Amino acid sequence: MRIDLISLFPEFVAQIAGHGVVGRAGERGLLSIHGWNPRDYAEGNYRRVDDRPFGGGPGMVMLIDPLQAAITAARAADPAPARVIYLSPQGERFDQAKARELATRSRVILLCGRYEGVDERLIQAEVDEELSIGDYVLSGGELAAAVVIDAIARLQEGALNDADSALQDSFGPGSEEGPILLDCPHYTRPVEHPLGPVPEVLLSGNHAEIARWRRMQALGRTWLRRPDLLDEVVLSESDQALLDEFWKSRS
Ligand code: 9D3
Repeated sequence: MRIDLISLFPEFVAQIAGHGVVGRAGERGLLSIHGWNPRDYAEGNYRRVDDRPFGGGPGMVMLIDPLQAAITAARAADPAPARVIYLSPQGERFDQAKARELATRSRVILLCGRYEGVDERLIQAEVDEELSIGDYVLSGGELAAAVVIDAIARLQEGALNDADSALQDSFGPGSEEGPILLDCPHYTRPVEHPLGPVPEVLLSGNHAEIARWRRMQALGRTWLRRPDLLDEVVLSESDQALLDEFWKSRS
């Protein structure tokens, strides 16, 4: 997969997104990230990329032409058609289902805004989709792009080692069957610690019992912390029984 990044700080995104799983995906040739700086396509001695908003008000708006030239250059760098995604607070919420969909594409162009945003005409002419990563105010689209790149990279076939299996992720690909659940609690050595013991079942060596306990914890924690994830879900008979057991074990 090829990701092109339109940003005034393309190295910043490449830095953040270039470590760990994303870095490995790059080394393995599963993903390439290419930065394009609209400032390199801006005219004049000052290489302006922004100007004051018509109608007045605070802040600046990104100019059409440098952005459009950068997008055109990115498109031309590879013959495959690219979907252009603008990271913006006005976008649809980015989630794991969206990550899965984007991960199947061979090309994506991520457009990062700064200042108050970009001229609306550029969005209408060039942007296929707007995405937000959540309801909080960032200073620009760069961190959002890094989030999207990370989520996409770990879904590339071969990007993960056994240690970070995507099948086990709370929101991972395995979650298409059955409800999306939060993870169960995890424990490692030592068995005895001043902060408390390790649940006995995990030391039993009984893999069926362990799997059952983990499923029960995952269901219970999801019910307690993220009941919204279970809103539209009809639990299987066995999951419902495990959740009942979780309740009883709590009281
Ligand atoms: C109300 C005036 N502006 C606040 C100072 C609006 C505004 C403009 C630009 C708010 C944020 C931004 C920059 N944010 C992004 O580019 C962004 C973002 C975000 O802020 N939150 C969640 N997802 C995203 S994706 C891109």
